Amino acid sequence: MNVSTHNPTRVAIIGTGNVGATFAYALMLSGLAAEIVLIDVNKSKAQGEAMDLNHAVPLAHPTRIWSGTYEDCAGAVLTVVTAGAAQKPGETRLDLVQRNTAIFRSIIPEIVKYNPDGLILIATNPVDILTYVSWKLSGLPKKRVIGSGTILDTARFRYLLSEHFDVDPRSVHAYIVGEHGDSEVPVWSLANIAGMRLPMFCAANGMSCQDDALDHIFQQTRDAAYEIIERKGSTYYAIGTGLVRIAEAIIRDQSTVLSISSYIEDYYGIDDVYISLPTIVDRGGAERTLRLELSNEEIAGLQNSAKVLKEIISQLNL
Ligand code: 6V0
Repeated sequence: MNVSTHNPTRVAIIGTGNVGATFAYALMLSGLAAEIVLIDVNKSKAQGEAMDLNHAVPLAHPTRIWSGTYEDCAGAVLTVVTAGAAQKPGETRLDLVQRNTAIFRSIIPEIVKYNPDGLILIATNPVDILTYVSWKLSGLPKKRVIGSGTILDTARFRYLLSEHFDVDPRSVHAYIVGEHGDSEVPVWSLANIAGMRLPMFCAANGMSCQDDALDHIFQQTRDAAYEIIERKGSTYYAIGTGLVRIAEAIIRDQSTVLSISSYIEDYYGIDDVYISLPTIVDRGGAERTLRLELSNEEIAGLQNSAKVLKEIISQLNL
């Protein structure tokens, strides 16, 4: 009998704060990874999280979890970076950029040194800029460096729309595109439930599709992080779950359409920036960005988002 060489599915997590630890927990519960390695500059935090998570393993999925070093990134199908400083109350994501770029200069080359063949997924904010920074620092092909982008905003948007229309959020097909942040754009023109555009769905179901109600839904989506940070200091359950969803599309090679941040070229005049658009995600990473037929207002919003991000990137001296 031939014995095949078996590589257990390994996921490395850099940064085991609220987001990293929550992602690790959700990933362990999902059973997607055979091995989860936790790496943090605060070694004792990573050790504590590994111990706590290991004690859940007998009640969940057999998973090897340990606190390690960058050497342990070797062979990981995916390395998820959540390390860095978190947003302070009132601070925009873009304010964070200088602090986190400096941190990334010490992290990304270490990942690539031990794992030149895997994928890197960035969650640290400002995520679109730090994904671009990571791509530059890594020297990896564009499609293998991606950011969580607006997967979270899209989930928030779908949740709020599902409450408004009283349907399962998984039956709501709507996207937030552009920056994960203040300039993000709702794609109202393509939003639908069962293929029915929202005005049609409202008319057929005797519901309200007033502009001010929909505007309010978008404002709540865009400002959700500020509202949550004000109340509990940081956000992590939804992004942790979003990271698992991306990991699933990669590990299971699902070709799932997700609004993640990927390298964009020649898209309504937008070039050389990482920004979120519906993207086919599979084992190879960001396989293809879908070319949406957007309204003029949405195109202008997306172009503005790209401009905001490129202005910051141009100041980074990469
Ligand atoms: P946190 O709880 O402060 O955790 C950050 C962790 O990073 C800490 O454990 C640090 O010790 C660690 N760290 C710092 N520097 C390094 C380093 N050089 N090497 C390794 N580890 C390091 O923050 P939290 O987990 O709440 O947030 C992490 C990041 O995620 C922040 O940038 C948030 O703004 C961002 N978020 C991104 C979201 C998204 O949708 N992309 C959503 C929520 C938060």
